[in-house]
Amino acid sequence: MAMTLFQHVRQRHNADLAALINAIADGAAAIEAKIRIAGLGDVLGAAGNENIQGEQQQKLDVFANDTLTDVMKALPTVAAVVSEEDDQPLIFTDRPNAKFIAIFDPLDGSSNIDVNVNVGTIVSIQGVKPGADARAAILQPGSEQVAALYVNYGPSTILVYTAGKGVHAFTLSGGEFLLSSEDMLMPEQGTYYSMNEGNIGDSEKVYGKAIDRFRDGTLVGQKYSSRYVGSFIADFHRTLLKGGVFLYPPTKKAPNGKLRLLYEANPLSFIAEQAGGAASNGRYRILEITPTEPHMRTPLVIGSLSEVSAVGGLITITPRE
Ligand code: AHM
Ligand code: MG
Repeated sequence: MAMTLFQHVRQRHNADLAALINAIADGAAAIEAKIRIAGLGDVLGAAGNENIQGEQQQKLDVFANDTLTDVMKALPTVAAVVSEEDDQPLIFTDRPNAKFIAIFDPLDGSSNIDVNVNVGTIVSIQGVKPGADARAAILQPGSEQVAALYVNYGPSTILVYTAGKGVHAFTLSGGEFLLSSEDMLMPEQGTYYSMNEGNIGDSEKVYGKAIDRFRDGTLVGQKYSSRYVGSFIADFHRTLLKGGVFLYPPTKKAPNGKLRLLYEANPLSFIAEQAGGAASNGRYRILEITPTEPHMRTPLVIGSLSEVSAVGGLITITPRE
C-alpha cells in the first residue's frame, strides 16, 4: 500500500508536524464528505451572514470553518488560529508549549460550490517559540512558514503539502490520504495564462499588456492559451502540474488585489517555490512581504519561473531595500 500522509511527514520532518497535518487532513476528509453530497441535503446556499471581507458566507464555508477550528482546538501544539471566516484570530493562552500557528481559508472558491465546480482548503502553518506572543507571531513574512498545504476537492480529492523539503501530493482513498506524487516540480514554462479577463480594463495597464503579449507570443516566445476556473486552488493546481501563470492584479474594485496574503498567497507561494516556480506581488517576492494585518490582500503573479519573470520584467520588479 502507498505511504500515508502521516507516515510521510513523520519520516521527512517530525512527529508533531505529522500529527498537525494529519489532523488537518482528517478535517478535510470530513469537509469532502459534506461536499460530495452537497446537492442532497440542506448544504448548499448562503448561511445568511457576511464574513469580515463583506462576502456572503455559504453554509459550507461555515461547516468547513467550524470543522477546522475544532481540529485546532483539540491540538495542544497549536497556539493560535487565523481563519478567513473569522474577524479576529483565536489565541489559546493556556498552552505554554504550543509551537504552531494555523492560518487557513477553510473553503476557497466557495461561490463555485452551487455549480459543482472545484473548491479547496488552504492552510499555512507558522512557528512560534514556546511562551512567545502568538498574536505578534501571526504577522511574520511567508518565508518563515513551517509548512503549507492545500486540498483540492475535484474529481479526486488531492492534498498537496510542503514543509520545506519538496512538494508532495496525496489522494484521498477510503478515508486515508495516500502518497500519489513525490517531489513534484512545476514545469519551467507552460502554455496557459490564467486571469479574470473581465478585469483587464480595470487593472494596471501592464497586466493587459502582459496578456496581449502572452496571446501573440511575444512575451515568452510562444503563443499561450487561456484557462480560468475562478477557484484559486483549481487554477493553482493546474499551474503546478502543467506550468504557466496565474495573475490577480490590483483592480479598481480591489486596489490591493483580491487574494489574501496570509492564507492564500503565502501558502501557495511556498508550494510554488518548493516546486521550482515563483510568486510575486508585481514588485516583490511574495514570501518577503511583512504582513500588516491578518486579512491583508495582495496582488499575485504565481507560476512557472519563465512566465512570472517575464511579467515581472514588464512590471519592473524593484529590489527590496
Ligand atoms: P474566496 O476566498 O471568497 O472564495 O475568494 C477567492 C476566490 C479565489 O478562489 C479565486 O481565484 C478568486 O476568488 C476569483 O475571483 P474573481 O471571481 O474576481 O475572478
Ligand atoms: Mg479564499
